Amino acid sequence: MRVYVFSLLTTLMFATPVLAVDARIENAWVRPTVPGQKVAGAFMDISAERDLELVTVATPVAAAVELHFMRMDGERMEMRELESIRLPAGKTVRLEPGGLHAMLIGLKAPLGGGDSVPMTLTVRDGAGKQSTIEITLTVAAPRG
Ligand SMILES: [Cu+2]
Repeated sequence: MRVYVFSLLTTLMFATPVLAVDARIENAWVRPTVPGQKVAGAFMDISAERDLELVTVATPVAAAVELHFMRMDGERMEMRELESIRLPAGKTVRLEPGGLHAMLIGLKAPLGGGDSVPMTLTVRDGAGKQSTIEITLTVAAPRG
């Protein structure tokens, strides 16, 4: 048991550098939902140190996650699904209400304020090599 705990800790310590993929995630949050609501937007700031592309997002709390882009076209809200989101080196890409976001689809339970949502981001570099980033989002109402 002791050996197991030690090896788990070692794994965690080596796994911690999200820096392995040269991307930092900040301000990660998900909107709270009301009972019966099956979708929710997830938002965060992603800063990549080298050119990466966000290709997949997954969370155990939803059946699927899609990458979406939203904008207002006059009075009409337009939302479309993206295959990936480019993360240019040295820039902060904001996933925020009214713009880019990750859409949780098929929520298994309502998300209440203060809940934590684990999420796995898969990024790909220019050579096609993929890495994953594990993050935790807080369920919170939009700020401001
Ligand atoms: Cu959406």
